[in-house]
Amino acid sequence: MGVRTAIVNFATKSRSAPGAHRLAFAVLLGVLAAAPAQAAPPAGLEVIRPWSRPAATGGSGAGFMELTNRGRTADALVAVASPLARKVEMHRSVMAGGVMSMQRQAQVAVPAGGAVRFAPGGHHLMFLGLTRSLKAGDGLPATLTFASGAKLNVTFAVGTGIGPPAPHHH
Ligand SMILES: [Cu+2]
Repeated sequence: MGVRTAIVNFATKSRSAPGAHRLAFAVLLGVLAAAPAQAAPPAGLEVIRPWSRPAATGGSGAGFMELTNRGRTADALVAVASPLARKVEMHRSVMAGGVMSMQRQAQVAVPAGGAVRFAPGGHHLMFLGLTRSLKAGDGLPATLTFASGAKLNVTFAVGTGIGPPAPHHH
């Protein structure tokens, strides 16, 4: 009996490592799920150099930026809306088998104390069904909504198309 118990104990122990992993993951998910209740204001979330490209009415516009999170809580961009587009999606360009394609992202994580870059060839916002054309010098307004409930209003500066517009000097 004593030996049998020892074997059972050993078997339980040997399985405990992945089990602990699973538990830690569950705890992490619990923390993420609990975040909305306590983090209403955009605690440390900031958009740096939002820019866009010229586009035609009815066409698709793009949105690029750097999203930083100076807070201590991980967050995620979960929705984007614009008064100038029928719909805004989060995309990621991926190279597979020599072909570049875009994948829609349900959310984009912004780690605590970290940043995520939206740039050509990677993450980007896609403004579908533009209600007006975008020319260099225009602004494309959008509201970013985060998993925490935080919202940020951003204006994407429309440049000539190659890269972000030159910063203004005052
Ligand atoms: Cu896209």
